Parts: sequence; C-alpha cells; structure tokens
Amino acid sequence: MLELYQFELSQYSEKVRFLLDYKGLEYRKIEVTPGVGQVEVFQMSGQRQVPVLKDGETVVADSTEIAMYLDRTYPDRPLVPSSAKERGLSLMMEEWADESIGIKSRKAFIGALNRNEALRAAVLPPDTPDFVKSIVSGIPSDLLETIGSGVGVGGEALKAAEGSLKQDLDALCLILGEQPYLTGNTPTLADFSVAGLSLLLKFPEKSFLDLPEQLAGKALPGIGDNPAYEAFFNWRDRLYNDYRQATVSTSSTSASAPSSIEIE
Ligand SMILES: N[C@@H](CCC(=O)N[C@@H](CS)C(=O)NCC(=O)O)C(=O)O
Repeated sequence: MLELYQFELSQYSEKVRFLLDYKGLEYRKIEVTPGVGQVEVFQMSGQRQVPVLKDGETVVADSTEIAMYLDRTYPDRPLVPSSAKERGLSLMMEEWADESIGIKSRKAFIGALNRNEALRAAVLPPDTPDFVKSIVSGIPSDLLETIGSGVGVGGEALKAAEGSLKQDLDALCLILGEQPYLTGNTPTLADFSVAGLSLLLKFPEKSFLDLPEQLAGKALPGIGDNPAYEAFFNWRDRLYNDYRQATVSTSSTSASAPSSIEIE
C-alpha cells in the first residue's frame, strides 16, 4: 500500500491527501514527529520536508512531484487535463497556489497563533505533556511577535500576507462565480491544490482530518469567516464532500457556520 509521510496539520500534506482520495488510491498515513521524525524523512528522501510518498521502492518528495508521479503511475482519473488550455491553466494555478496560498496562509496562521494562547497549545501533538502545553500557551504574545519579526513573520509581514491572501480569495471568487471549478467544468489539479493549501484558512470538519477538537471547523478571523469569500469556501466544502475521503466518523452532522479562532 502507498505510504504518505505527513503532518496531519500540513497544508501541503492535505493537498496530497486530496489527490490520493480523488484518484481513489488507498494509502497509509505516517505521522512524522517534527524535528526528530524528519531525520527518517531525510534518510529516505534526501530532504526533510513532508509530504513524502512511498510507493514500494519509489520515494517521491514534494507535493508537485507527487502529483506528477501519481498521474504517470496511476493515469485513471487524471489530475492534469489533456486539452491544451485547461492543462496550461491547471499547471499554472497549481504552481501559483504552492507559492501563494500555501505560504501566505502559513504566515497568517502563525499570526493567529501569536495572538492566541489557547490555539498555540491546541496545535501541539495530542501526547504533549500538559506542563509543556501550559509553557507554550504562556509565552507572551509580544515576545512571539519579536521572535517572528526576525524570521519574516512579524506584524508587518503578517499584515502583508493577510492583505495579499484577500486579493487571492477575491480573484478565486470571481472565477468561481463563472464556472464550477477553477479551470472549467471538471475538477483538476488546480482545484485540489488550492483546496488543500487553504487548510489553515478554515479547518474542515473533523470527519476529514484527525484534528484537535478545538480546531475542527475553525476559521481565521477576517478570512475564513468573511462572507465576501463564501463562494470560495462553498466550493471547497463541495470538493471535500464530493472527493475527499471521510476518515473519522462523527455523530454530529450539523453544518453550522464557522466559528473564528478567537483572538483576544
Ligand atoms: N514545496 C513543498 C513544501 C512542503 C512544506 O513546506 N512542508 C512543511 C510542512 S507544511 C514542512 O515539512 N516543514 C518542516 C520543515 O521545513 O522542516 C511541497 O510542495 O511539498
């Protein structure tokens, strides 16, 4: 069986999970422990980031490489369409989404973490000892802000990322106002990439991901809960319902409005 080395909360891993589900391929998720677990990833793939796909003896790192590998090896339900215009658009949009939504959403999410102590503790792995959680949630926000500035996620960079994300979402809503999918009438690599990479803007319901309870359905304030982007998140919900495999059965089926990650 295919094996996906991943972080459950990684937007690039979510992109690949979408691709695998769309193709109807069975796979086993291997949750990598940040830091120590990445040594194994490095030994296996020559680099330390997830996602990495292992298919027998074949190891493929990087979500774009994985998408191309899947289409070559499992051509049923193609991700990249054959008609020239749709092909070009889907490849271009996939590349854009990696560099735009994928990176800016991570910055915006870090901004929310900086401002929200409970959220910081919520994203730690479930087996994190309580005393570590309480230390992490107790780091003052202004200290995180100062540390963040040194690595390009300080206040100004975060504001710029949020503003630019809004422009991306405006553009995507304009496209989705005209057609059901990003490149036309059928879903392609572009749709699954954008949908997966927007994971951190609004978390899906728990049935699709093994999420901490506190994160399921939660939205980044001003973005994931903004009515201006309803067309985008409705489109994404449709993709989840139609193509993403539900892994966790939940008793609650209520499709309530998203609640924001509260920021004090
Ligand atoms: N270009 C890569 C990006 C992957 C990526 O940024 N992975 C993050 C998780 S979302 C990661 O592994 N971070 C850990 C690290 O960089 O050490 C892809 O498309 O797969």
